Amino acid sequence: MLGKFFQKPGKEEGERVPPGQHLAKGFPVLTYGATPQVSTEEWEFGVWGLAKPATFSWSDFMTLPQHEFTADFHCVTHWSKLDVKWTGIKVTDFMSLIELDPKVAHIMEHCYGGYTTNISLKDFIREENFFAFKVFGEVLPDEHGGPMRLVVPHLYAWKSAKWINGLEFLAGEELGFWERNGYHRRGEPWAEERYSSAFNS
Ligand SMILES: Nc1nc2c(c(=O)[nH]1)N[C@H]1C(S)=C(S)[C@@H](COP(=O)(O)O)O[C@H]1N2
Ligand SMILES: [Mo]
Repeated sequence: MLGKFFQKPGKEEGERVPPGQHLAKGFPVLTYGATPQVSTEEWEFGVWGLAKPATFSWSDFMTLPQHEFTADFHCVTHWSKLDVKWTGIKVTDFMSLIELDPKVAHIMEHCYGGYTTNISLKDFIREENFFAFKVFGEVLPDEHGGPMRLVVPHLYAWKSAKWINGLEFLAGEELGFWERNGYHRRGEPWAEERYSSAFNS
Protein backbone atom coordinates (compact mmCIF):
# COMPACT_ATOMS: atom_id res chain seq x y z
CA MET A 1 0.00 0.00 0.00
CA LEU A 2 2.70 2.46 1.00
CA GLY A 3 4.55 1.61 -2.22
CA LYS A 4 1.80 3.32 -4.11
CA PHE A 5 2.64 6.65 -2.49
CA PHE A 6 6.32 6.51 -1.66
CA GLN A 7 9.49 5.83 -3.62
CA LYS A 8 12.85 4.72 -2.23
CA PRO A 9 15.27 7.60 -2.88
CA GLY A 10 17.96 7.08 -5.55
CA LYS A 11 21.63 7.56 -4.73
CA GLU A 12 22.17 11.28 -5.24
CA GLU A 13 18.63 12.07 -4.19
CA GLY A 14 19.21 9.98 -1.07
CA GLU A 15 21.78 12.47 0.15
CA ARG A 16 19.17 15.18 -0.04
CA VAL A 17 16.53 13.28 1.92
CA PRO A 18 16.79 13.82 5.68
CA PRO A 19 16.76 10.86 8.07
CA GLY A 20 13.40 9.15 8.50
CA GLN A 21 11.96 10.68 5.31
CA HIS A 22 10.71 9.02 2.09
CA LEU A 23 10.18 10.63 -1.30
CA ALA A 24 6.55 11.37 -2.03
CA LYS A 25 4.98 10.75 -5.41
CA GLY A 26 3.13 13.82 -6.60
CA PHE A 27 2.74 16.69 -4.17
CA PRO A 28 0.66 15.65 -1.15
CA VAL A 29 -1.60 18.17 0.57
CA LEU A 30 -1.37 18.42 4.32
CA THR A 31 -3.88 20.70 6.00
CA TYR A 32 -5.36 20.71 9.48
CA GLY A 33 -9.01 21.70 9.17
CA ALA A 34 -10.85 23.37 6.32
CA THR A 35 -9.20 24.95 3.29
CA PRO A 36 -9.72 28.73 3.24
CA GLN A 37 -10.68 30.30 -0.08
CA VAL A 38 -9.23 33.76 -0.35
CA SER A 39 -9.15 35.90 -3.50
CA THR A 40 -6.22 38.18 -4.24
CA GLU A 41 -8.65 41.15 -4.01
CA GLU A 42 -9.60 40.35 -0.43
CA TRP A 43 -6.17 39.06 0.62
CA GLU A 44 -4.50 41.30 3.20
CA PHE A 45 -1.28 40.90 5.11
CA GLY A 46 -0.71 42.53 8.50
CA VAL A 47 2.27 43.08 10.76
CA TRP A 48 1.86 43.86 14.44
CA GLY A 49 3.36 43.32 17.88
CA LEU A 50 6.88 44.74 18.19
CA ALA A 51 6.80 46.34 14.74
CA LYS A 52 5.22 49.47 13.36
CA PRO A 53 1.71 48.18 12.56
CA ALA A 54 1.07 48.00 8.83
CA THR A 55 -1.25 46.34 6.33
CA PHE A 56 -0.23 45.26 2.83
CA SER A 57 -2.46 44.45 -0.12
CA TRP A 58 -1.86 41.96 -2.91
CA SER A 59 -0.66 44.78 -5.19
CA ASP A 60 1.77 45.98 -2.50
CA PHE A 61 3.34 42.50 -2.58
CA MET A 62 3.33 42.44 -6.39
CA THR A 63 5.50 45.57 -6.56
CA LEU A 64 8.34 43.64 -4.84
CA PRO A 65 10.87 41.74 -7.00
CA GLN A 66 9.71 38.27 -8.08
CA HIS A 67 12.00 35.27 -8.34
CA GLU A 68 11.93 31.57 -9.25
CA PHE A 69 12.90 29.28 -6.38
CA THR A 70 13.70 25.56 -6.32
CA ALA A 71 13.48 24.03 -2.87
CA ASP A 72 13.16 20.65 -1.16
CA PHE A 73 10.09 20.22 1.03
CA HIS A 74 10.05 18.00 4.13
CA CYS A 75 6.87 17.16 6.04
CA VAL A 76 7.29 15.83 9.56
CA THR A 77 4.88 12.99 8.68
CA HIS A 78 7.88 11.44 6.83
CA TRP A 79 7.41 12.53 3.23
CA SER A 80 9.73 14.78 1.29
CA LYS A 81 9.43 16.28 -2.16
CA LEU A 82 12.63 17.43 -3.84
CA ASP A 83 12.98 20.32 -6.29
CA VAL A 84 9.63 22.00 -5.86
CA LYS A 85 9.57 24.98 -8.27
CA TRP A 86 7.98 28.09 -6.88
CA THR A 87 7.54 31.71 -7.89
CA GLY A 88 7.57 34.22 -5.10
CA ILE A 89 8.95 37.15 -3.17
CA LYS A 90 11.95 36.97 -0.87
CA VAL A 91 11.23 37.38 2.83
CA THR A 92 14.23 39.72 3.02
CA ASP A 93 12.72 42.01 0.35
CA PHE A 94 9.44 42.15 2.23
CA MET A 95 11.21 42.75 5.54
CA SER A 96 12.90 45.86 4.11
CA LEU A 97 9.41 47.46 4.30
CA ILE A 98 8.99 46.72 8.02
CA GLU A 99 10.12 48.81 10.98
CA LEU A 100 11.10 46.38 13.72
CA ASP A 101 11.67 47.06 17.39
CA PRO A 102 15.26 45.99 18.20
CA LYS A 103 13.87 43.65 20.89
CA VAL A 104 12.30 41.33 18.29
CA ALA A 105 13.72 37.79 18.40
CA HIS A 106 10.66 35.67 17.52
CA ILE A 107 7.70 35.71 15.19
CA MET A 108 4.25 34.14 15.11
CA GLU A 109 3.05 33.39 11.59
CA HIS A 110 -0.74 33.88 11.26
CA CYS A 111 -3.04 32.49 8.56
CA TYR A 112 -6.57 32.66 7.23
CA GLY A 113 -8.36 29.81 9.02
CA GLY A 114 -6.54 30.44 12.30
CA TYR A 115 -3.43 28.25 11.88
CA THR A 116 -0.33 29.62 13.57
CA THR A 117 3.30 28.56 13.72
CA ASN A 118 6.26 30.14 15.47
CA ILE A 119 9.72 30.83 14.07
CA SER A 120 12.75 32.71 15.34
CA LEU A 121 13.65 35.96 13.60
CA LYS A 122 16.98 34.37 12.64
CA ASP A 123 15.30 31.40 10.93
CA PHE A 124 12.77 33.71 9.27
CA ILE A 125 15.04 36.30 7.65
CA ARG A 126 17.21 33.81 5.76
CA GLU A 127 17.92 34.77 2.16
CA GLU A 128 16.34 31.54 0.77
CA ASN A 129 12.92 32.00 2.45
CA PHE A 130 10.06 33.34 0.35
CA PHE A 131 6.37 34.04 0.00
CA ALA A 132 5.05 31.88 -2.88
CA PHE A 133 2.13 32.58 -5.18
CA LYS A 134 2.89 30.05 -7.94
CA VAL A 135 4.01 26.42 -7.90
CA PHE A 136 5.38 24.63 -10.98
CA GLY A 137 4.39 27.67 -13.05
CA GLU A 138 0.71 27.57 -12.06
CA VAL A 139 -1.18 29.92 -9.77
CA LEU A 140 -0.85 28.43 -6.27
CA PRO A 141 -3.96 26.24 -5.77
CA ASP A 142 -6.15 26.79 -2.69
CA GLU A 143 -5.11 23.44 -1.17
CA HIS A 144 -1.40 24.35 -1.34
CA GLY A 145 -2.03 27.69 0.38
CA GLY A 146 -3.09 30.05 -2.41
CA PRO A 147 -3.15 32.85 -3.01
CA MET A 148 0.02 33.24 -0.89
CA ARG A 149 2.00 30.99 1.42
CA LEU A 150 5.34 31.14 3.15
CA VAL A 151 8.11 28.65 2.28
CA VAL A 152 10.95 28.06 4.75
CA PRO A 153 13.01 25.33 3.05
CA HIS A 154 15.44 24.59 5.91
CA LEU A 155 12.72 23.66 8.43
CA TYR A 156 9.94 21.03 8.40
CA ALA A 157 7.10 22.21 6.22
CA TRP A 158 4.67 22.91 9.06
CA LYS A 159 6.61 26.21 9.39
CA SER A 160 5.70 27.01 5.75
CA ALA A 161 2.36 28.62 6.56
CA LYS A 162 -0.33 28.34 3.89
CA TRP A 163 -2.85 31.21 3.44
CA ILE A 164 -0.48 33.38 5.45
CA ASN A 165 -1.96 36.74 6.39
CA GLY A 166 0.24 38.19 9.05
CA LEU A 167 3.31 38.30 11.22
CA GLU A 168 3.29 39.06 14.91
CA PHE A 169 6.69 40.22 16.12
CA LEU A 170 7.69 39.09 19.61
CA ALA A 171 10.57 39.49 22.05
CA GLY A 172 10.16 36.02 23.57
CA GLU A 173 9.22 32.71 22.00
CA GLU A 174 5.54 31.74 21.90
CA LEU A 175 4.24 28.45 20.51
CA GLY A 176 2.07 28.02 17.44
CA PHE A 177 -0.61 25.41 16.78
CA TRP A 178 1.50 22.26 16.24
CA GLU A 179 4.17 23.42 18.64
CA ARG A 180 1.56 23.64 21.44
CA ASN A 181 0.49 20.12 20.44
CA GLY A 182 3.84 18.43 20.95
CA TYR A 183 5.85 19.34 17.87
CA HIS A 184 9.30 20.83 18.14
CA ARG A 185 9.75 24.59 18.56
CA ARG A 186 12.20 24.76 15.65
CA GLY A 187 11.76 21.67 13.46
CA GLU A 188 15.08 21.21 11.67
CA PRO A 189 14.74 18.06 9.50
CA TRP A 190 18.42 17.04 9.39
CA ALA A 191 18.46 16.95 13.20
CA GLU A 192 15.02 15.26 13.18
CA GLU A 193 13.57 17.92 15.44
CA ARG A 194 10.09 16.38 15.20
CA TYR A 195 8.68 16.52 18.73
CA SER A 196 9.21 18.79 21.69
CA SER A 197 11.57 17.49 24.35
CA ALA A 198 8.78 17.83 26.93
CA PHE A 199 7.11 14.90 25.15
CA ASN A 200 10.32 12.87 25.03
CA SER A 201 11.16 13.11 28.72
N1 LIG B 1 -2.37 27.44 7.31
C1 LIG B 1 -1.82 26.23 7.29
N2 LIG B 1 -0.54 26.11 6.86
C2 LIG B 1 0.05 24.90 6.83
C3 LIG B 1 -0.62 23.74 7.29
C4 LIG B 1 -1.96 23.88 7.75
O1 LIG B 1 -2.63 22.93 8.15
N3 LIG B 1 -2.53 25.15 7.73
N4 LIG B 1 0.01 22.51 7.27
C5 LIG B 1 1.48 22.55 7.31
C6 LIG B 1 2.08 21.25 7.05
S1 LIG B 1 2.07 20.14 8.32
C7 LIG B 1 2.71 20.95 5.88
S2 LIG B 1 3.53 19.50 5.63
C8 LIG B 1 2.63 21.86 4.73
C9 LIG B 1 1.98 21.13 3.59
O2 LIG B 1 1.91 21.92 2.45
P1 LIG B 1 1.15 21.35 1.19
O3 LIG B 1 -0.24 20.97 1.63
O4 LIG B 1 1.22 22.42 0.16
O5 LIG B 1 1.92 20.12 0.77
O6 LIG B 1 1.87 23.03 4.99
C10 LIG B 1 2.03 23.56 6.29
N5 LIG B 1 1.33 24.81 6.37
MO1 LIG C 1 3.57 18.49 7.68
